[in-house]
Amino acid sequence: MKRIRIVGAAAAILVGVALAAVIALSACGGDKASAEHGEPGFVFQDADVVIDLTAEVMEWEVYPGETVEVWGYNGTYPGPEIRVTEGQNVRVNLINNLPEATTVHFHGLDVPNDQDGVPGITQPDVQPGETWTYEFVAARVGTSAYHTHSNTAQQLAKGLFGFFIVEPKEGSDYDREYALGLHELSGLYYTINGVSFPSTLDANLLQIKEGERILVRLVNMGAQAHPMHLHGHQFLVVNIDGNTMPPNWKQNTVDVAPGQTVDLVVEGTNPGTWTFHCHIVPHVTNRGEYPGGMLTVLDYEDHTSYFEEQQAAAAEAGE
Ligand SMILES: [Cu+2]
Repeated sequence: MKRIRIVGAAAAILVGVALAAVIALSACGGDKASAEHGEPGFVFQDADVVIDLTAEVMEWEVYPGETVEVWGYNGTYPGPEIRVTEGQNVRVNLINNLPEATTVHFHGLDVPNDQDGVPGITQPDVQPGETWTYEFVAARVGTSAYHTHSNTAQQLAKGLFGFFIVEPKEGSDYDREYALGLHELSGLYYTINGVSFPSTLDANLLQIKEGERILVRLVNMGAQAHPMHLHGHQFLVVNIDGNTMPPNWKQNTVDVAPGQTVDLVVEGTNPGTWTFHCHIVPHVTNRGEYPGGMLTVLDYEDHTSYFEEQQAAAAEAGE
């Protein structure tokens, strides 16, 4: 998964580069000098972080041998992970290369109303070939998302979403961190970060060592609930929708509703290789065949399991 993280001096350089890009784009689409608040090219504050999101149609391998059309951002499904620090001024330039109008909504971030990305309610639709600029302060710490809000029933199902993570200024002390986006691609494929098992073992393998504490961020951008179950552990549910949970709230299955974000902390107390999967069993299939879909594993790096022995044997056999 691509990660965008731009801070400090590097941001100043990139802001300059991106500003030039914005000006170039607005020169194609209209007169920057006459741009109104919320229109392409309008700039109302200095940005610490500038992100260009190009919405486009692409071919995507969901699992080996299954390549389908998806709609994503910047060549990926889900779109690139956006990660900023609390208090930063964020500018997002949407470039619409889709065959129909689109917008971007910032889900869970509580942005100003005119930056909310809902066509007909807070802005006009952004037509094919057009750009639109969003600006806001990343005020809310936590796991959030961005996604299309135009023709949402079709466009979100096709893949137009991504993580938007706001980190606290003081940082965090987890040993590792993972962000897993749950989705039903076109209502057909059950994916974690855009792929189904067994591709999840390459793309979304969760690694841990004994004694470590790892953070797992979940967002559900599908249309169905996904009760995610971890074998061998009771994880801490530390945050839901960016809101801190009471301390020591433990579960081994957490039902992630459509639109919800959940942060889990897994403590490395039980070495092995443990499956982590949606417990609606049809969601652990690929076109009806089990196993598939929303299934990955939590693997202890310092422990050799049956899983690793099988992987090594397969590699030796030249598979
Ligand atoms: Cu599910």
